[in-house]
Amino acid sequence: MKEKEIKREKDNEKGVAKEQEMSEYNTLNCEEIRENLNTKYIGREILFFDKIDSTNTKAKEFSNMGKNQGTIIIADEQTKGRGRLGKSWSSPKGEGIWMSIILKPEIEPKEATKLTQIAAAAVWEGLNKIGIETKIKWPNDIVLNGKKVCGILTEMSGEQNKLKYIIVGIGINVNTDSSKFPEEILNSATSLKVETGKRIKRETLIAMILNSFENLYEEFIKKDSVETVMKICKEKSALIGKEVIVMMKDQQKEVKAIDINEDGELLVKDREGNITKIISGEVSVRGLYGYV
Ligand code: BT5
Repeated sequence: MKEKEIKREKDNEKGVAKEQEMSEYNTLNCEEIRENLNTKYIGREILFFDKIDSTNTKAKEFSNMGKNQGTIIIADEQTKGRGRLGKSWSSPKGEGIWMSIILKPEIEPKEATKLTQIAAAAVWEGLNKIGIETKIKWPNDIVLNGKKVCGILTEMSGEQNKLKYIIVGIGINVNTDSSKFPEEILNSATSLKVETGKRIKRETLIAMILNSFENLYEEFIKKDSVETVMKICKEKSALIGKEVIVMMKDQQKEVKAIDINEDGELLVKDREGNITKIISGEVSVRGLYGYV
């Protein structure tokens, strides 16, 4: 423990970390995130935890305590990272980005699903800015070389027609080695490091994503438009044009994904040529022969 602390101090003096030292686990440096932010309110307050059950759970607590819109909860490790519908999200220590954004928009609850699309477009843009070309798998995954590198979990609280807050949780496998993935996701999950062969600085990527997020979120709130978001989600879609399986609670259907409409719904065509809208939430989409 002591040895590690001394090493980190030396790195800071030099301003750079040597390749060999970089391969160790480095805790997130929130100051470095802030230095790269050009936002007005997203990420202006960052609450960092070494280890936490789930950043989304913590973000809900903080929202209830009155924390401002734009506050970020971020952790080096999650012990109970969550996906949708009670699924778990593997969040090993120091290798990924596990963060949640507190939002308090004045929108109708049914509009909240658009936040997942906004986050997906922001993650896509952030990764694109650091030279990594990904695809967006509607509604909440980012895919690199056919495997899941990021998942988004949007949760909200409110009464009837009044939203109290929305939490957008973003999980990205950044420097994770395959050996850290649980057996059951080995075939479908990957990390930026596994695919690019390089370690990526989490601080820079977080700032890029938050910068993009604020721009796209502002367009939605101020102009009531998700035009840029949907353009990215459509152009970079991992599904459009493909035969997919839509999995609902008690049935599954083979269809062709044909488009994403301006409300962020997936349009699919069945064998008989009928076109239907799929609303995110209770559905998962899979490729015919695997994850995509
Ligand atoms: C998601 O759900 O993909 C949303 C994941 C959101 C995680 C973030 S991290 C910060 C914040 N705090 C939280 O507690 N959560 C959010 P879903 O589409 O339901 O996918 C879940 C499925 O992805 C699991 O059932 C596994 O099959 C797979 N999976 C689990 N961990 C993974 C990982 N690290 N990388 C890729 N796939 C994973």
